Amino acid sequence: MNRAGHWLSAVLAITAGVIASTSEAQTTPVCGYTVVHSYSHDEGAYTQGLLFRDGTLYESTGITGSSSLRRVDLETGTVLQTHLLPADVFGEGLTLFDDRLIQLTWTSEIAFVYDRASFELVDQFTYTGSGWGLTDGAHRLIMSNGTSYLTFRDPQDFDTIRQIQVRDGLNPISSLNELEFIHGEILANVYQTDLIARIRPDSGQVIAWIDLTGLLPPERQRAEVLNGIAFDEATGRLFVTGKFWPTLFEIELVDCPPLPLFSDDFASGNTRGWSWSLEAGMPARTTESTETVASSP
Ligand SMILES: [Ca+2]
Repeated sequence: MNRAGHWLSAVLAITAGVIASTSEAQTTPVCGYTVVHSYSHDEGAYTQGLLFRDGTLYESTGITGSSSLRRVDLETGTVLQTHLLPADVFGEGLTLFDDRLIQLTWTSEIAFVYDRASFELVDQFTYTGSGWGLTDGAHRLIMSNGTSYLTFRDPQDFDTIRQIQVRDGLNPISSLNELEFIHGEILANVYQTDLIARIRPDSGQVIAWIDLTGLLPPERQRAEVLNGIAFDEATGRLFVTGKFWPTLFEIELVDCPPLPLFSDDFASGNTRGWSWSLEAGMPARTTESTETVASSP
């Protein structure tokens, strides 16, 4: 079997394993997809963070020595604006809060804060442990670190507010990577799979899976794993891409619960058929998770 075959088998095995291990006790819906539109994407972009706000696509890329913050033209894939990170830093998750872009780093334990328009560095936060994915919702930042835990943080000082463990049934789902908060759901890429988990932000329960197997054709060449979810709230468009992928896809989900399941009124706990208090979940842990983390985000 050639390298591509080994790789495909490995991904299929992991994918099957994640779903199979979680389907014994219950049946969690698995969503399919259709491609609505394909856009060019910079094949040199090791995508670690992706978001779409007010008509603009923002991207964070990794790899020590070439990590960057970017503003990208969706239609052409052209990089319109770039900020290069320090040469010893590996860029990670990215989100936008109050006109400030916040970008994680993998092991530097620093989150950079930039002016949205100029990309000027205006602040930075520190944290303990690995930085993987970042998004925001319900007035909180939500961060992954390669484990099954998601951390809710205060956007003003990055302090930990609470954590949830993501589980499908009773099974923890580890290697949570790039994130997107969509009207009360957290979507998370699961590293080294073609799966995205749809997660309840109060309990961490997986509501449904999105299986993107086959999205990028086998001739993907140097392309690596799926990693990058962005949502255009104005139009409801859902975008996905991956590390070194030549294409960014707009997709629609099929054969699954509608997206979003919830209303935007998540903070009040007054959502469709669900009721909770944002602060009433698992209390903030005083130490970082010691769960085994994959060697690379
Ligand atoms: Ca995202």
